[in-house]
Amino acid sequence: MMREASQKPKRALVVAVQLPGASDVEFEASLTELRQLAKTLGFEVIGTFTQKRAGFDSAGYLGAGKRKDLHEQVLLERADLVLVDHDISPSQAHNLEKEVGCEVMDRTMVILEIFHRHARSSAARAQVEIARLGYMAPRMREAAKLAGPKDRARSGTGGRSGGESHGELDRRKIRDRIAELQKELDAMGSERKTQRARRQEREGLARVALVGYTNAGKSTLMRALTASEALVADKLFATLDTTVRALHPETVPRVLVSDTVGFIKNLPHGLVASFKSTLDEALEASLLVHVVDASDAGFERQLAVTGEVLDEIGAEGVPRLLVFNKIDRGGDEAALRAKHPGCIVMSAKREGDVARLREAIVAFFQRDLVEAELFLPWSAQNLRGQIFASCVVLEERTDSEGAFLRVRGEPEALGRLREQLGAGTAKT
Ligand SMILES: Nc1nc2c(ncn2[C@@H]2O[C@H](COP(=O)(O)OP(=O)(O)O)[C@@H](O)[C@H]2O)c(=O)[nH]1
Ligand SMILES: [Mg+2]
Repeated sequence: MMREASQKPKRALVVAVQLPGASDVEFEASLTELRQLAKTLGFEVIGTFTQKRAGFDSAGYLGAGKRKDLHEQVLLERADLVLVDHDISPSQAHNLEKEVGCEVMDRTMVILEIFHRHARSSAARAQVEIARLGYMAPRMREAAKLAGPKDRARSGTGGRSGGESHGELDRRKIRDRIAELQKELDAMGSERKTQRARRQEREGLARVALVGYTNAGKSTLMRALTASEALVADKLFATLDTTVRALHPETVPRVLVSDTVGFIKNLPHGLVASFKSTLDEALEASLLVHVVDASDAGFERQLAVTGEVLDEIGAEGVPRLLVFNKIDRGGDEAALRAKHPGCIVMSAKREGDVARLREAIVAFFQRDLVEAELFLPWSAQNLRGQIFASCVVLEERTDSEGAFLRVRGEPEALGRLREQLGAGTAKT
């Protein structure tokens, strides 16, 4: 455990072939995204290695000469990992690994790993496993081919039936497992909505989810809003996982913020379903803060896609706060405001802007608070902490009987407090 915490991040080189059809802008954007994805996995990106080529080299993705150069760079920069910004075949990956002397991950594998870490609900986990098995199946087929005919020659012997090779058997197992998972998923579908409603009721928590494309600034805002680093040792937060934190300083009601898997510009087709399922978190939120990088040339399209996907996963009813971030890098603030009434235009790098966003979030959760007066007899002081935790206390007066508190709180919370106070006073 200790070792894990102090372990140095893996050093990764981002590697890509620029095909004739890819413009410089597209190519750069894709590399930026891969670097961001690598960061999400906790890797340290130490450099980039690119080659212009008419096509991928069938043996090793990069040309033979470039593979030697990459090997040198891996040694020179002590890289642990090479991240390839395309999907490559297992034989390409295998050859590349052998020649450059370190582990190779392609784009899909990087994304699968991120989804795997973010999948929380059993449905999301099943969906990610299906995608992972789908990714592995063709690779196993090719691996079996690479292993040659030895494998097949042994057919008919051993416990295996009907002349199946190792490869075939494994592939059948994968198919069966996918079918099984799919069945489980179908069964889960109907249960999920009720579970969600129940969970929300039980926790009764104010939850905000940050959604939007990778690199929009979600994690930066999350840290700024919750002062996450400062709270590591706080017991209260030990039960929350790394992507869920409370707004800091604390508010009434207490607002929990969660960071979601970002939307990915170049999302491989086979991963769409598992991506959507990892957005589950967004469905449990009472407010979605949709973060958009206003300095990204393609932000309008990203805005539209995010909206569509959120509707699709069943989040159409969840209120949204639209945040145009990175305005310090350019962008027409007035035009954004005119086009998107109610939006927030800001920079995560400016403290004042973060404070404004925080206020907007708190205001959303306080909109339903009502004012009330509570009488807290001296005999029921044990309820004092609860009142201060669930209400904003506006004023306090005391007399010989106890304290009068003028508060603002959620109607249900006030109802519960009144019941307890009533029970408490009835005894005296
Ligand atoms: N200039 C500028 N950079 C920002 C702003 N917000 C975030 N960034 C940077 O954008 C990059 C991506 O931010 P991150 O929070 O990791 O994005 P995420 O993928 O949405 O979580 C990081 O290098 C941040 O430092 C901003 O308002 N202005
Ligand atoms: Mg992030």
